[in-house]
Amino acid sequence: MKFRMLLLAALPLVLAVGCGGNEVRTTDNIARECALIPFPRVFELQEGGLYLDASTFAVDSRFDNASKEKIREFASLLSDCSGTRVRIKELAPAAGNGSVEGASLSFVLDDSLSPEEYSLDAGPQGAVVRASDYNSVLYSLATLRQLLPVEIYCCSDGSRCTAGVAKSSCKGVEWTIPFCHIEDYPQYSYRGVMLDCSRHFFTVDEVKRFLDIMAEYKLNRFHWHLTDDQGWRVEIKKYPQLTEVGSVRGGTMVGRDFDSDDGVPHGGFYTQDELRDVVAYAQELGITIVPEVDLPGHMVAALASYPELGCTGGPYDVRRIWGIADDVLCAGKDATYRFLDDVINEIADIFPGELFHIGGDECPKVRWENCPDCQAKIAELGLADKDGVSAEQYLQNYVTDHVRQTLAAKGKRIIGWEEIAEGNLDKNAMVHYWRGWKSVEETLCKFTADGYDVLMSPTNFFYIDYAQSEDRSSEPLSYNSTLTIEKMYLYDSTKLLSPEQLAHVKGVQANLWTEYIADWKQIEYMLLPRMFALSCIAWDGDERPDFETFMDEVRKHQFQVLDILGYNYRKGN
Ligand code: TNX
Repeated sequence: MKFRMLLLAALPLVLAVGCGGNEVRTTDNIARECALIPFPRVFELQEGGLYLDASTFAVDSRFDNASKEKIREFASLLSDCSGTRVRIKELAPAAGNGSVEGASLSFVLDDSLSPEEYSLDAGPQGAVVRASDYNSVLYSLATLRQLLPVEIYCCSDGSRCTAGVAKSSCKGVEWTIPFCHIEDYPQYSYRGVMLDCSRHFFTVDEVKRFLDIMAEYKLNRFHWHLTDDQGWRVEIKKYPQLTEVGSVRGGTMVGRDFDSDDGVPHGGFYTQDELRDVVAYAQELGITIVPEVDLPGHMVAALASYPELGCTGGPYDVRRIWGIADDVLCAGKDATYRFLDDVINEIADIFPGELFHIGGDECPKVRWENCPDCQAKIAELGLADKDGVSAEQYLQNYVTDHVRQTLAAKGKRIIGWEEIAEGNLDKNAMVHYWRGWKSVEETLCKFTADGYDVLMSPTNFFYIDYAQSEDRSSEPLSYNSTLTIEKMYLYDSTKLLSPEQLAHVKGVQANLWTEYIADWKQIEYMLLPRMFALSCIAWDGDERPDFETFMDEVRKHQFQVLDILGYNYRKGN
């Protein structure tokens, strides 16, 4: 077992070690328990601890500027919290274990570690962090924050603190980390959350707050659902109507009543400058954004803007009710392909990540079956019903492959909801597994056996638009299913996969659809604390400890962090 948490026998008390004129104080009076989420892969906790305030940090001069800047920020955070001076010295790495004399904390660039991997050794002679890249520096700092007293979050940035938590609460705090040995690296390279900003629009500042909390718990992908039937949320220069018309719906169904309409317009969109700003913000947090344009279904907002792109020509209204619309993009008209290329090219230029999500889910074929243009296209391509797959599904494959090529020309790789794998699909495409109610053998096992890389978001483990309690009447209105944090933590969807198939599973992601969430505080509530379970699954894989241990760690420390940072979360069992 790689996960170990040891409390070693008491080490002799070391009161003060003077090194090169710079004092490194150590203490044995730290009774503080440490609760790290996600769990480090190896964590040995030892008696005694190390003061980090009023000290010097040594930084390996070979780190890139962005990494150095983050270490500098951490030092000034500590200075600020402690009211002492934490200095930074940039040096070539010291021989041996990298510990620099006179420094309480030394950061060493270590190429032998994997991407995102870091280690931490803290003992009487000081602490050494070894890190391989920018994200591993970020993760070592996140771990250090969790090892420090929770007040480190109060002082981090006054603007993020809740009213009740003032900087004065830092008085008398001992800025120590325990002596420990940590080796840490993620199970999955893709550790994500999806936020649906179409069904309800959320501001740039709200999205950034979402990214902040993800990053603190070592999540590194933000899947941004930007378009859907109920609202188009991204500025496209070549198609201004998309935001002029498609970003506003005239009303919204009330509760779960599909026959109702509140008559209150709901809208909003992101300009391209705003999107670039969020991209840069995420990048600094070590998060890559995966933008989604859901196609060819879930396109009513676009059809309302450009009715000529539909099979019937409309008119269409930006959709006011949830569920699946029969109206989809017409796959028989050249204008549709031009539209898709233009839209995708503009968006691809904004998001530097390799993956581009093309949706592909829930695309009813009733319009295509009755559309002369679609049927002509089917004839032209020589498509026919075959192997239990309809000609119209093969037409969707054709649309998928068209956008795949457009994106490939930009150096991008497509990912799409698992329906894109029905029929033909290029082997380089990534499949986003989500239909948890279907037979795993016929879906996940098949995708991976066929050689597709897969992202895991099964409804039964990762749909955080579901209520957090079996007693849904005690919870805010939500999608009418339940996903408790315990159920999520017990995720085991890959248990039937062979090692070869497992190697195709690139990551896990929770999805936050927002049909029933109009209010930002409810977004936080749906995310938290379930995001901690996601973070452990993503980082620790099958090596995570049992649920009770996990929940203890969450309650002991993470709830305090959330309180201090002012996040809304579910406190009950
Ligand atoms: C299914 S998940 C959808 C979404 C809904 C969600 C509600 C997926 C690919 N499609 O359009 O918002 O269910 O849980």
